[in-house]
Amino acid sequence: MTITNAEIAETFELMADLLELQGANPFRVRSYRNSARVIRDLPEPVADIVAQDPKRLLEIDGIGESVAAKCQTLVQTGKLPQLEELRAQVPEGLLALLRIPGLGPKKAAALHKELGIQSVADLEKACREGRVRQLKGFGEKTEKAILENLSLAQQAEQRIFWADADQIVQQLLKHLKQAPGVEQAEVAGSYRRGRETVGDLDVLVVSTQPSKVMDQFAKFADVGEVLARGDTKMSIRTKRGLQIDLRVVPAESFGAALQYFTGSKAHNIELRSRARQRGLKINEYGVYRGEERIAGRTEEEVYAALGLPWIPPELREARQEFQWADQGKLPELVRLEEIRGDLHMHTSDSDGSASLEEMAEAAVRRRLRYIAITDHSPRVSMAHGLDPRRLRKQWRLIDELNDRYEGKLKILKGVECDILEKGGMDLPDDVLAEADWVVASIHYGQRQSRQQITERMLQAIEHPSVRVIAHPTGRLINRREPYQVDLETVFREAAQHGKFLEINATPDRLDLNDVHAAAARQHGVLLVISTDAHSPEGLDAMRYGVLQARRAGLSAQDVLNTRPWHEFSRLVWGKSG
Ligand code: DGT
Ligand code: CA
Ligand code: CA
Ligand code: ZN
Repeated sequence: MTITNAEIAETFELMADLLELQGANPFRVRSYRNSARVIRDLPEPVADIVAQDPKRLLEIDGIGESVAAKCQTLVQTGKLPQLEELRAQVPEGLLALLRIPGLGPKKAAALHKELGIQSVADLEKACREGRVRQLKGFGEKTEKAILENLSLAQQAEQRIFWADADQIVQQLLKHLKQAPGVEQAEVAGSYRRGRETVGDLDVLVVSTQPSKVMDQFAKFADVGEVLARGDTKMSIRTKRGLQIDLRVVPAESFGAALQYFTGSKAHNIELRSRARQRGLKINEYGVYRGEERIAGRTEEEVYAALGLPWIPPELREARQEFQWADQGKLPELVRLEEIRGDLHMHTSDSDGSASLEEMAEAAVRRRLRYIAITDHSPRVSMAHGLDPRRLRKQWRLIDELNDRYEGKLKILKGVECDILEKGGMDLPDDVLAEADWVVASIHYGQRQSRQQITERMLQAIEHPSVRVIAHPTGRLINRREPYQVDLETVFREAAQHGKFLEINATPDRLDLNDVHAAAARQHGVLLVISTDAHSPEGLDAMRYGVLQARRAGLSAQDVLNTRPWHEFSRLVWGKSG
């Protein structure tokens, strides 16, 4: 019964929520959230570290003594007394309200106290009856926003982040491969297509001994309950509520099954109609001419039988893939190994957990050739945003580091500068002009009108020092809707001014998303995939961004930070650096 990093991260998030509800010190709340993020990003299971040597936890940036001790308790007992204590102090219903995007702890507490709201259903009713708007500090607009976000909250209970699914998948595949007779094991479905969220997992196994595979599946540490078990098919639900369907298939059908269960449904429907046009039949067992199976062992074989090249799973959404395939123009999708730079990251000078040197070192270890250090500007006071004096001090250190890393790593003097509510940048023009790399982003005034937000963004794009707009829609998956912004206009202006747009790789952002990134490219915008790392491990989020870029159909040439340094500098500054 090992606890996963995702579960530990969630526990610390819950601590933070509960503390926030009680009006605890914001820095304490923030520190729990930081720890949660660090643990979520960690490639090695915390449970393994505790098993080997708990002291090693302290070597991880962003984990202090108290969090390390709590990790140890969690791993060893599966529980956290401090959490139980906090839980007892806060009414159960309140916590459910907190999960609704846009409902801060203060508002949740008020709803509970003033209207006696105990559940999400209560809240929905109160909103529909117009009772919420009558509360002090709420109003009609808030009431409407809550109603809109209710559906998001309900959805959040059903779909998990791809990155969290991946943690489970990696452990599950390792576990299943230990069963005797397993020849192949893969996870199909939305996971394989790289969708930003995953509803359930669809696992395929080739084995000569199906019942042994299922016995092994039942022993997977995360299993909460077995939903069904047949001869070749079994379904379980994990302790956290994720359903996993397992199918054992014969080797000669593996490709057909992988294709079928990878989907998407819309892609499969198109495929089936193409099969019919050729007088063929396709199902999860193979491609058939009459009774004869003509393909099925591999996916390549299946697609080839229908006169198609193999289509990468990320593209299988019945968007443009068939058109591309027909024209022989399937893009060569960007790969993680092609990424050479990371142009958005934070250090402990603002809200990151590691020093500048540590981030640089971590970048070198990941074979990056150039990075931009982009701490927050002053407006983001909660994150210790840097004023010009602190910024220039950091930049001097970067000059020194660049000497030290000569030939190995280029460090750009950057900043993530807020686009102010009233419009304009959060730092003076002369300071921004000194920077190598200015990332502009909106963190405040997200509820403004479409016109206001679009105008702010266009101003930033037109600012001579700004290079890229970070997380251009501001959405947080399952938590916050994107702000209202006219993306068409943003794409057009960005293209015209030679500015870049970010695909933020953080698992709960992925912003721009796949569809928007594809549209940006259509407009001739170059995309930048950035981790927005707040810790050395945060740099590993790059692959989530790359996955979304692949879903957008992007090749290396569509992504600025795949370029070697000399090309990069030519594209950015018009000269070789
Ligand atoms: P999810 O789980 O909601 O994130 O999304 P998927 O795409 O993994 O969907 P899921 O788990 O319901 O089904 C897995 C795949 O199986 C799906 O992508 C395509 C295939 N499939 C499921 N139902 C149908 C169907 O009614 N017709 C066809 N052609 N394929 C289906
Ligand atoms: Ca699925
Ligand atoms: Ca499924
Ligand atoms: Zn950032």
